[in-house]
Parts: sequence; structure tokens; C-alpha cells
Amino acid sequence: MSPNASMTSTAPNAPTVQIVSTRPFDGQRPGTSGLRKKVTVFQQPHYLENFVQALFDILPEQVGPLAGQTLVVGGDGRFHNRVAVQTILKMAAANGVGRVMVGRGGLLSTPAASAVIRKHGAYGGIILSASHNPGGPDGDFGIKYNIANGGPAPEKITEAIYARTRDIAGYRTLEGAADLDLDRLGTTALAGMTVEVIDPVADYAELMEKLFDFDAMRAWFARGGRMRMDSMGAISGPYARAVLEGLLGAPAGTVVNGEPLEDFGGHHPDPNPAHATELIAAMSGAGAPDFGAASDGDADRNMILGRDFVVTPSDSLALLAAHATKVPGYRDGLAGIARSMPTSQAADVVAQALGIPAWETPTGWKFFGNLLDAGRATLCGEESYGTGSNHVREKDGLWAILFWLNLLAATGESVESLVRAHWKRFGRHYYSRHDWEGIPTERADALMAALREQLPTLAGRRFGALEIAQADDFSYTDPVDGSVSSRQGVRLILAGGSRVVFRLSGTGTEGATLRVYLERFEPADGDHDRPTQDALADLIALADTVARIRELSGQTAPTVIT
Ligand code: G16
Repeated sequence: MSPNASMTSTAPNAPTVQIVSTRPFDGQRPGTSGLRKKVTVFQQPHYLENFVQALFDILPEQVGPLAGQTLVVGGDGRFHNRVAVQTILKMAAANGVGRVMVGRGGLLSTPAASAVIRKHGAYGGIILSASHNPGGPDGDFGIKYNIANGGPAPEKITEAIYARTRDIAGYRTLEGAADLDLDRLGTTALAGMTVEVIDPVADYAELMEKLFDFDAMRAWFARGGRMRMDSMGAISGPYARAVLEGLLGAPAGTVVNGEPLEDFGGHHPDPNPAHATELIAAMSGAGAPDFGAASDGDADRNMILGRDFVVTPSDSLALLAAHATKVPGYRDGLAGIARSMPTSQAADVVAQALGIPAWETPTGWKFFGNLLDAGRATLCGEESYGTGSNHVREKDGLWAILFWLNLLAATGESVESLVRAHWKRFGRHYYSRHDWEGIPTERADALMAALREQLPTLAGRRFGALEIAQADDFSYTDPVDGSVSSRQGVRLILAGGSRVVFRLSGTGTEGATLRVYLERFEPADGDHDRPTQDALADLIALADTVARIRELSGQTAPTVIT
């Protein structure tokens, strides 16, 4: 026993509960999606433990008694995942949790964790992931808590965790407990807590079979339909292989980079045109497959491609919504469509045509939870390559990919022809996001402050042919629980509906990332064939003029354009 620990239970030869003294760490406030830091930060003694204990400390008051309850635990398999799972298991036992369901190897994709929480009526779950951020010893790690509906904890809970991390003085763990074998399915006991190692894929695959027309998709492959699914060395691999190559009979090799690796095999598992370059190249030219897709580190994001054709996430959401009734799980129609504020308004146009509500929420999947629980939205999506529905409470990469595959199979169309027909019917929202990464935090804060200061003076100002009609800082009042989230991004709304949005990322781990979101609408009978950056050129110039990005960031160009 370490000198700064005290025993509270003394059964001979059994692990005993120990309370370890600790001191608060700065900066344990969860961001857009949990606490994300460099692996080396998480490797500091007590760092993870403090956060987990803070969580266990606040849950009884925020949610209800934790003792005897079931928690789901798993992660995306990145470096430090196994170590962290063992730490959490011991702390869960020491904190009186009744049962933990953990994915084999400590693995669970984010959407699968959500599915398992919901199916088994768990109290909640702990997901270990830094999503699309790079992995490996020098990469990133992360932890987040999901509530009983399977979705990310709302701000009330994440703020309570943060508050607790600031005055934490000790954490509970087990002394004398060996690490558990997580690689064998089955049930073991850990100091009075049951640990059930589950197949990470089974519950998820069963759910997909309920939602999609597996016969039609099987027939699409049998007719010679060709697909390339790039798992980018991350956790979607086992899920995609089981569903596509297993249940749907896609040829072996349809899933590439399908082995989840601790460093993602050196991939930056961020499925967008800037990082999924292997896939973009493979989808080019006459011999390319019909359908291309990729997913991220924890399998909740998706990118959709046709041959020589990239679909924007905003268009993807709108198109899935427009065709939803062709898919078994959505045959009865949609209750509503929700999108994050910076996501293009393409989905709103579809919602209007369908006569259903369109919801606009702040960035962060957690904001969709109440709308889904209340039955006010069925499909949700974000410009950051996230799409999902009420089947779980996370965005779901493979679900979106199967939805597209189901549409290809049901319509006999190609990805490109579906998108072009969509634009012809609803108009096209040209869309791009410019990321300015690695800005020193003080500079980024100063840039946003200067922008906010100008807000009252911007409406009515003209920039060439463009006129700002409205300028504000987005604030959201949740229609279900009335909670208010303010300062969620600066919006410049132009006469005619084009938009420029500025916000700082809440998921980065180095300096600050300024995101500039650009959107311009081209009506149904307009020109849909312009290169995106050309179509947005005047908005890009306006963004730089108003926010003085180059001057205040000290950088000359965006680092990533998607
Ligand atoms: C998370 C959130 C998303 C958000 C994205 C980007 O995704 O769940 O809702 O859109 O981050 O956030 P930001 O712009 O603040 O970096 P993920 O896939 O990283 O968990």
C-alpha cells in the first residue's frame, strides 16, 4: 500500500478498497465531446483517476445512486486504452458499481457503446476516445461520460464533473487487484463487482439489421456493386468487416485498413478530403469502386464518396432525409431533422418540403439528445462528418454508410446521380470549412473578442455585392428542458441567406483552432458545377476582412480546408 493511501476494507487475500490522496489538476473541463488531452498528460499519475473519481462523486446527486448499477466501458483502442480500462474497472469496483460491461479487448466504438447502454438499460457508460485526433504515444487520448439514453452527458453534468475536479482530494481504487483478462468473453468478479466482457460488435450489428434492407444490399453486392470502406486503422474495422464482408457478402478486401491499431497505423483517422487521401485517390478514375466511405478513430464519423465525387456532410444529411422512407427503419417518415448551427441549411430545405420541423443546435452531439428523446427529431447531422438518428444517441459512421448503401441498392442510382438530382430539386448549398489550427490561445481569444465587439455595428454593412443582414453570437434555448447555451459561434448572415460562421474548436489539444464555416445557396435552376472554393470566394474574402484572420492569427492561410 502506498504511503498516502488508507485502507477501508481488510478482507484477507482479497482486493481492498483504498483511498489515494490526490491534488486537483488544472484544465479538466470537458470540451465539445469529453476531456481530450495528449497521451502524456493522461499518463501523469492520478490524472485519469481524478477525472473518473470526480465523475463517480457527482453522479449520485446529478443522476441517482450509483451503487449496484451497470456501467458500459470501452474505447477506440488507441494507445493507453487498455491501461485506462483497467484503472476504471478497479475504480468502479471501489466506488460500488454493480456490473461493468466492457467490450472485448477494451474495445467499443462510440455508437456501439451507445447501442449497448440502451439495449441493456445501463445506468451510463464511459467511452475512451479522442475521436479523429491522432493516436499513439505522442498522440491524443480522451474520456467522456454517456448517460442512460446512450448519449453524451449534457453540460449540467460535464460542468459538475469539472467543478469537482477542482477540489478533489482523494480517489477510491482497489489495492491488490490484478489486471483482468479483457480478451476472453465471459463474466468475472472484481471485489464484488461483476465484469462482463462482451462481443463489441454483436449488439450493434443486430441493430443495423433491424434498420436496413440487408437483402437489397446483399443483392447490390451480388450484382457486382463495388465498394471501398476505409477504416483508417481504427475501430470501425471490425464492425465494417462483420457487417459488409460478413452479413452482406461484400468481397474480402472491401474494408481496407480494417485492423484497429494503437497508433491507427500512422493514419490521421479524420475522414475528410484532407486526411482520407488514400481513399480519395482510390475513388478516382474509371476503375474506381462505385461507392467509397471512411470512418474516424471511434467510428462515429463518416465520409461518403462516389466515383470522383465527394459528398459534403451537410448534403449527406439533407439527402438521407429526403429519401428516408426508402429505408425500412424510417419507412414511416421523420419527426424532424436537427443540425448543428454551422452545418449548411440544406437539411432545412428538405424539412420544409416534408412539412416537418428543422432544429438548429450548437455544435456538439449532446445537444441532439433531448430532441431525440422527446421524439421531436429523427435524423441529426453536423458539418463535421457526423450523421445519425434516433437508433442511438451518438453519431454513427457505419450507420450513415449503410444508409447510403441501402439507397444505392434501392434506387439503382450512383452516389453522384443521387446528389445531382437532389440539387436539381432543392438547390445546392455550396459549403466549405476553413480551419486555422495551432493559433496561440491568446491570439485566438483576442480574434474572437474583437469579432464579438464588432457585432452591433455589422448589420447593414456592405462588402462588394454582399450585405450583412444579421450578425450575432448564436445562443440556444433547448426546447425540451429550457437550458440556455450562449456564445456558441459568431454568425454573419448575408442578405440572400449566405452565411459565414466563426467559432473556436472545442476538441483540439494544441493551441486553438479557428473554424470558419462558409455557405452559399444556389437555387434549383442555378449553376451547380462551380468549384466550391470559387463559388465561395467572396465569402472567404469577407471573412478575412471582418475577422482580420491573417493579421490577428499570425498565419497566412488555413491549415485544413474541407
Ligand atoms: C465532436 C462532437 C461533434 C462536433 C465535433 C467538432 O465530434 O461530438 O458534435 O461537431 O466534435 O467539434 P469542434 O468543432 O468543437 O472541434 P467527435 O467526432 O470529435 O467526437
